[in-house]
Amino acid sequence: MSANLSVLAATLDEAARTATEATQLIETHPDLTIEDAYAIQLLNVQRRWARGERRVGYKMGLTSRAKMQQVGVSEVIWGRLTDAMRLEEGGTLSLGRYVHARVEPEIAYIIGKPLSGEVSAAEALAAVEAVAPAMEIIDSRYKNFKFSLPDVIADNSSSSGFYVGAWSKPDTDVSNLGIVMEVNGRAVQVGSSAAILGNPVRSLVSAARLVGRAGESLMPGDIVLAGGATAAHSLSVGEHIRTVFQTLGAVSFTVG
Ligand code: 0L1
Ligand code: MG
Repeated sequence: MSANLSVLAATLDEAARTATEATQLIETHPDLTIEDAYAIQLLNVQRRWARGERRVGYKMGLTSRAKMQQVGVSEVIWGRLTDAMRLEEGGTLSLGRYVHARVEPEIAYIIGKPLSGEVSAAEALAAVEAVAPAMEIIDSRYKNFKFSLPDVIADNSSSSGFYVGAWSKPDTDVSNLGIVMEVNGRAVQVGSSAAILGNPVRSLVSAARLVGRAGESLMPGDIVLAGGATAAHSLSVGEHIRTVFQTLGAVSFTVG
């Protein structure tokens, strides 16, 4: 089976690298487990590391009801971030690099102390060095953005890119901040950071537990994207995306 997992990982990595659609893995591998899926995800990201990309942290996915409803999957998942996924805030996103990119507002943490396994919210907060407004670019490699839970996990939880705004002090209260995502000045998504598992720190607690289960830790300098606070918006060329976060400031980019 392990050779098979490598082949599946290579298929998804190639789909991401060349911005081409892939067929859902479960169509040919209906017995694929969640464990297999995380193994494929690691093999998939290892191919990026072999090309010179560096690990910079983790993303949490499906952390809000809006997101779960949007994709029909109901479990918190995680993926890995690399330096090549970090995008220049205020810059132009080249849509041709993606299959069918979407954007969603997120809260980002930067980690100051190692964190792994079962931790309390207080322990998680004590490990935070700073918080920031963020946006994630998600791009499922599967046709029509349709997938099962193992499919999306294997596809690095749709991780594709991210923008991070200005960092604020770690004790900044981000539990219930108003968030407005605008497209060309028109509000398209309105929500609150409380939509992220009730409080984004819960996502950090989940991140520590889930990466710990995989034998990994959130390490000093790691960025953790806590998850989308609203449903995602499908991007089109010419759009200027600006998301305003109460207290934290705004993050923007243009789609080219
Ligand atoms: O970041 C997310 O919540 C996305 C996880 C994967 C599901 C999707 O692609 O929308
Ligand atoms: Mg996300």
